[in-house]
Amino acid sequence: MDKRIRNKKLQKKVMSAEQAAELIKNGMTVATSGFTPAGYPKAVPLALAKRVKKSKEKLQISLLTGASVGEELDGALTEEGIIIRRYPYQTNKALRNNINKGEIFYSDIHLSHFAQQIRYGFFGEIDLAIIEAIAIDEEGNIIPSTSIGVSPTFIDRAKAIIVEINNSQPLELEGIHDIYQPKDPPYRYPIPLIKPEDRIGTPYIPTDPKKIQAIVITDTNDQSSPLAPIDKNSEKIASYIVYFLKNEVKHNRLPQNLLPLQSGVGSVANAVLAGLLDSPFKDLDFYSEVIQDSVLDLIDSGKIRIASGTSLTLSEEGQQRFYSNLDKYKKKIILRPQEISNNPEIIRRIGSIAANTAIEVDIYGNVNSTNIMGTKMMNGIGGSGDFTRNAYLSIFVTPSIAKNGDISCVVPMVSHVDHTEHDVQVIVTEQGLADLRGLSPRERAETIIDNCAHPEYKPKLKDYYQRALEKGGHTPHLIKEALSWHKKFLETGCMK
Ligand code: 0RQ
Repeated sequence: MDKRIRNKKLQKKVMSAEQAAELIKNGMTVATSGFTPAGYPKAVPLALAKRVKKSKEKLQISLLTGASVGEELDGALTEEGIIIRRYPYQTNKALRNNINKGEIFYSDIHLSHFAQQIRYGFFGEIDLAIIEAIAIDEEGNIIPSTSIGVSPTFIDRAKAIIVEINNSQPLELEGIHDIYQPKDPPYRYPIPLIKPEDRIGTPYIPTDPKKIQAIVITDTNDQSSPLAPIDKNSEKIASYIVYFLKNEVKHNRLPQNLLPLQSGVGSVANAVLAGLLDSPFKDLDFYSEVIQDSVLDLIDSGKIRIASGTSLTLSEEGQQRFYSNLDKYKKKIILRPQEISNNPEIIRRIGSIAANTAIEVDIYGNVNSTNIMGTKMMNGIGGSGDFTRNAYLSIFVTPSIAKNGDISCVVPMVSHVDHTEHDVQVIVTEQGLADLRGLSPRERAETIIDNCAHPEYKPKLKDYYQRALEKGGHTPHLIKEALSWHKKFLETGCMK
């Protein structure tokens, strides 16, 4: 207890999850730690869901987090109808279904914007923050666990705080975090981070101990999802990217050790990083948001000099590996608030190489990352926009077909736009790579269809483009036909 709660006065605030959950009232705005399910509170949300299930009371809250959180939070609260509003990113199936039914009001937001927009007051007051921590120091400051996300801002702005001290997270994590919060305009200074390894803040989140109303002791691990084995298509995508990067080095457009890498989440993104394992590159910097197992592989193989992110999202095997070599990894990994890990100014300045995943891309290079068939929310834009618009090189990857080939991921016109043609420089599928830099829309269309479309869809896309050309224009389109491209797929019933 003395090691985990070093402030004697605060030791008196220890209570059960059930007692702490009593602090949550109908209509509150509740903000929690957690990012791509790491470092989120588990016991208090489960106790709240249990209480609501039993009492059948009407209790609905707006839920704010760093990014996606685990089943114990998004899943359990959705099940009991507790979430009415949700920001800024999620990946939970039940939650997604209720968002798409219109029962939960969800606004997906660039992850770098969220903290400052809270401070600007765009989301009203924060009634309660629930933060997972490894410890509370002598002054009452909170030392977070496996993610930071928006926690510094939540802790600063919340009227009251519940801390979940997670004993399953080793105390030795202390020192991995670097907490820096920018001031707001007109008083903001440049962020003094010059290189990915720079430490510019404190190893704890500055906290007013008077606001800590409850402390709950837990020992549940982050819910980890096993990574899918790397398939042939992802391997091909990774190999095209490595070849492309080698060529950039050859032409002096990139240094030998590249520039700081950002990678999205998921199996293709993981495969891209795995592809670097067999590449000639070394002394790589990683300035991203999520640190996945593949980053540990790259550290183990001596390829990575430093990895900076906002969360440690590891599989069960990855967690074991990380915790049994904590000293080694702590020298190579820094966790920061998402306002800093995803900061557009830093990303532009350090010259990030960003690789994110698309749901579909169009022949002109616009990308849909969020809305299936333009209407159904998948996860959200997450940090992909923060990196894509500001990167030195912005890359999107996707398999060329989805749903067993029922739909092409290369379409005439995306059904929803997250990243515009102005932001997207390279598109890669298992068919090949389209380098769009400096190309006009007509050249882009030919390159994307030739290099990225699946053979089954290539003739259809070529036919569309040829007929669109007859109509002319800078960006030739047959608008009515482009909008009905998804019709065949919709008719198969796969959208249910
Ligand atoms: O459907 O779930 O029914 O099986 O979409 O597709 O292939 O499993 O892809 O898990 O890598 O996710 C873009 C969603 C890709 C993700 C996206 C269907 C497909 C499947 C999922 P099922 P896969 P992944 C870092 C940066 C935005 C946020 C981001 C994402 C399901 O990467 O959320 O980049 N990105 N953040 O069958 C219809 C198509 C389809 C399609 C795929 N063209 N039409 N359905 N699917 N393509 C992280 C953070 O910011 C925190």
